[in-house]
Amino acid sequence: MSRGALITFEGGEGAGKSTQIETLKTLLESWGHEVMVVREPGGTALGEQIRTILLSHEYEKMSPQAELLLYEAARAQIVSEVIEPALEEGIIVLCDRFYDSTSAYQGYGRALGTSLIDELNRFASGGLTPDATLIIDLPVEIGLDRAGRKGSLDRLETAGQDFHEAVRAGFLHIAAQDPDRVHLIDGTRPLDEVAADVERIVTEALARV
Ligand code: T5A
Repeated sequence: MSRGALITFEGGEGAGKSTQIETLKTLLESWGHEVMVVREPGGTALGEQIRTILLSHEYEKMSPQAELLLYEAARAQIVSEVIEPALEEGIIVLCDRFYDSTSAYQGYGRALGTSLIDELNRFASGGLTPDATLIIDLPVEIGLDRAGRKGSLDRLETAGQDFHEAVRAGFLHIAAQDPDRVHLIDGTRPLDEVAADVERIVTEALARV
């Protein structure tokens, strides 16, 4: 059996990742692929507990260092327990956030820098690299407005405008640094136009796997 593929979706708050992932899943399944959707942080019993802690307003005093390590702990668990076994079985894994979120949010947003985070990302993911990464980019205020319409904002979403501008700049930098893997998509357009870009990029990526 041939190995599956890992496609990761990234971007700021309310970028439209979950919406596009569901559309893509339906499309890929209609083409006969076996598809799994997972999210970070989460996707395992341990990861979901960590997610609750990370997003809760109960822990407003969480240090950036503790935050970083919790995201990496959740990642180590989902890679070993869920993602690697799925890839071994030939499944296409669509991951709602992966290690580029740590680089953007903790590296740029929390200003923890990139070299330690690159190392921790490699450690937690066991060296696994996505076959393609799609960053859906849009202005911070539009994303937060969309996120707010879905319900009350969590601890990260309420981290402030400057934080989210730094996160966005981080994602743009990541896309510029690694153009073979990372694809930037303009998320301000209508859903179907964004979906057409997603389909084209993923089709090309799967042809290379
Ligand atoms: N985080 C995560 C870190 O800090 N470090 C890390 O290492 C990791 C992995 C996770 C939080 O943790 C942070 C990032 C996050 O702050 P989360 O709830 O998973 O929390 O956060 P998000 O992934 O941002 O989830 P959202 O649901 O807010 O964003 P999505 O999935 O990008 O957006 P989606 O698809 O739910 O869409 C939001 C709304 O916009 C509409 C949708 O219908 C929906 O109502 N929409 C559009 N409207 C108009 N035009 C379009 N093109 C639209 N696309 C979507």
